[in-house]
Amino acid sequence: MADKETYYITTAISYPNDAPHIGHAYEAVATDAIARFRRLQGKDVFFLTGTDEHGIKMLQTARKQGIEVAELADRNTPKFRQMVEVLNCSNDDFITTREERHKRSTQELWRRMAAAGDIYLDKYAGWYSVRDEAYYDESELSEGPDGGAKLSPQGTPVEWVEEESYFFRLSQFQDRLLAYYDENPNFIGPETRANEVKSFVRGGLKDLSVSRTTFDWGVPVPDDPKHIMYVWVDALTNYITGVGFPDEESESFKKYWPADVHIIGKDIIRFHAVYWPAFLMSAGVALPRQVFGHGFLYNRGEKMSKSVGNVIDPNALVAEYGVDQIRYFLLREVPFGQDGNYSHDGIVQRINADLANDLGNLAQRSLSMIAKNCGGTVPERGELTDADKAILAEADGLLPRVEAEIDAFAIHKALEIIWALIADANRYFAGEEPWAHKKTDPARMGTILYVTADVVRQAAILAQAVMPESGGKLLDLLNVPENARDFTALGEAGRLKPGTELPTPQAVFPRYVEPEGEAG
Ligand code: ME8
Repeated sequence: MADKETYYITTAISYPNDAPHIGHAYEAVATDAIARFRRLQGKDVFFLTGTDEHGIKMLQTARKQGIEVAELADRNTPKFRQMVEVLNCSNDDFITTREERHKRSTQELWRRMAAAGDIYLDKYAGWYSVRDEAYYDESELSEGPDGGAKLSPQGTPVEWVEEESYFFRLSQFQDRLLAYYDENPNFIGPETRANEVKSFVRGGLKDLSVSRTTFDWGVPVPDDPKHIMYVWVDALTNYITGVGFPDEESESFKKYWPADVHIIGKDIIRFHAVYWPAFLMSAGVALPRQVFGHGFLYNRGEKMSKSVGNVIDPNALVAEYGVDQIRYFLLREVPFGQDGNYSHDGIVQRINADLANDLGNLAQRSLSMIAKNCGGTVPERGELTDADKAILAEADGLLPRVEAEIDAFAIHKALEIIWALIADANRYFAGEEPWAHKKTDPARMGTILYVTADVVRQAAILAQAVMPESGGKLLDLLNVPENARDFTALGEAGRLKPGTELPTPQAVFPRYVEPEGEAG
């Protein structure tokens, strides 16, 4: 048998300077849905996520809390691991940048960039706050009291500092990057982001300061360990560490690198579409095929912030609404690539309309009629009418349309297509009135129920990528064997077999009912 086609997909690695928020959950869920979709297509998928434990953001938070930075990472990284579990993500690994394998990998990438002549030692100069361990731009500073030292945005005194720093010759990569974007028009998505990146690169690139000597939290520069690598050199490298770099002969590296796509938020597109390819070009490592920048999630239009008190804990959302409900809401409601909002009312609307009414009722009504009137087994399929043929043909023909949307990272559109089938199936069911044939023509009733149940089967198979648990439950209710749940079972190939015994039907999507006293 031919080897399976491979597919390597990653999320960004999150800063564990706090507990995860809904933006992190959104990225994890979207990436997981794509990973699961590719597996259902029969691909050999590797899905990597993790945490970015180094960097100034971590140092500053630890300092504010009066704890060691390692302790901060130890406290929060497990919360990210738990989040992906609670969200039912199918990641194959979870990387943290403090791991030994990652240090080896990052140092090797550095050595190669240095060997290529793209790293040199120079001086970095700027306004530095010793207390924040950070440099600030002149424009961020305010005058200090009584003509004293200027102050950082944190209110800490800054001084003009010159320190030794290694630089990466990013300026030398402008033409190569522009040529790469031209040759690979799908490298950056969505298109708005691609345009942003291209105009940034066309504007000229400055060399990048890639080391610091003012702290020791991070990966030391090989052969000059008083220098700590800039956090983005280390962070981006996680994507190759995760599949075995620097062992390029390892089976996993050969199989999965270059990555098919890095899924990230729009705020970090530049790091992924400019710095990362430049580092890889310098080191002679193949470039990822695509980088996709999703939008930001806002709470009813407001940016999440601790001071506003609207930071939402993904665990609490899952506990309140259910995991598949949240996954579905996030991926259906927000066009992937654009910003979006979430709100209690929006979530409840999707749960009650799309899940409970549309898909849930279709399954529940057809399956309970089968239980009552067909002896609890899949009914015989009699001669098909035009209406039967039409709805089956729609279901049978869905896959290429859904695939095209997923290929374009339009997850919301893929769901729209599946839900259009469900709406048509509801119309079919209501129009054919199986109950009206119960006494006069039970065979016709059986055929309508058969057709409806097979459409539910196909909708469930397709929906599994977004709702793995509920899709699986629907397929259990149809007694679909484990080996007939991927996309090869769509259409005629996996049709329900008349006579198959079915378990007692159960509601898979309960309506959301407002808790007592909170309705309104
Ligand atoms: O940027 N809505 O980490 P991070 C949607 N460590 N996505 C959001 C979001 C929101 N409100 N807020 C953040 C970092 N994100 C680096 C990445 S990768 C080599 C290093 C997204 O914890 C954000 O865009 O700040 C990013 O993709 C991810 O969450 C982690 O953000």
